[in-house]
Amino acid sequence: MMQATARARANIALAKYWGKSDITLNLPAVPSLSLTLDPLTTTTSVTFSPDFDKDSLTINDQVCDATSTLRTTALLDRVRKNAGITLRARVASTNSFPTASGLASSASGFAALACAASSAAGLSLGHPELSALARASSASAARSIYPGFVTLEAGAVGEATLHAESLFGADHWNVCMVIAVTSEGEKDVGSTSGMETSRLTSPYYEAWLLNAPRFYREVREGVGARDIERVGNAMEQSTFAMHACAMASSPSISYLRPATLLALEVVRRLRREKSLGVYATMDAGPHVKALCHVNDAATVEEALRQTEGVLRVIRAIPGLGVELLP
Ligand code: 2P0
Repeated sequence: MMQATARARANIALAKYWGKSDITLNLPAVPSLSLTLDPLTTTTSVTFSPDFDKDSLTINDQVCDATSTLRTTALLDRVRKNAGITLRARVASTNSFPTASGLASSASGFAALACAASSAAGLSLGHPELSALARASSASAARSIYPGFVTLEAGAVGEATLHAESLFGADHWNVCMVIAVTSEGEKDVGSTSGMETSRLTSPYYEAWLLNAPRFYREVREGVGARDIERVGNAMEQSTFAMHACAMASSPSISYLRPATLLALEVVRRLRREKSLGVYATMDAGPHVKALCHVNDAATVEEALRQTEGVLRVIRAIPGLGVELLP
């Protein structure tokens, strides 16, 4: 039986990836640094069989149409080529959190898929190869292969083997990401098309390329020193620069909603009035993710839960890298 199941966790970037240097190979134009998170998991089973006449995909038991299966088939094709097989596959994926709404489901999804598909095909890949395989489908997925604090450098054109690297394990630093979920639906503009529209039309894209490496270095040094203020300030600047770049695109891309702005204000108020070391980030979706020390998480969680438009709050902590399940 050519079957395997893998679990991967979502990651949230503290220094953001936005924009590609090579679209064909899916290489990021800027370096990024992320935190892999529990309990935001995707569990994916892959079965190759001569009984299947095409690849099929279900996400949370819903059958996906041919268009939404294309990216999965592209990853399976790379695995099939590498393993020397032509069998079609059945892929069943389950997320423990909202899909395609800016909670990094493509990161955990393609990381789990890369691991499960290569194992089901009989390949025995190391973490760098798994990360490069996942990265070719979704650059953020390269980071979910590893636990804790993870870096992904910018790719030079043609650098097909680019992969993420582990910076520090999950136990390096007792921080939390308190996630204020503001919508359960799918986002209007996916990050792949959003970052491409930014590259082609935003007058701030060049400024983003110029400054993102500086935000990355600052976050990296701050994480090494476990300095929440240093990481938080650089993370917020990376976040707002990315969103400003997207907003200035034509047509404008705005992932922020009224509840996003209210939650941001709550984070600022906790800093100002309670002197808490809490800092906000947002991705290609309306949710606010608040980074803080574990000791402050309960206060942050309560304040965000009471914010108008916040549907629920998830407390996430540094998590494990990808794992094959028995
Ligand atoms: C990040 N995002 O660094 C940034 C911040 C969204 C905002 O990585 O085109 O889904 O598949 O490589 O990986 C989301 O981008 O994009 C992302 P593709 P991906 O987390």
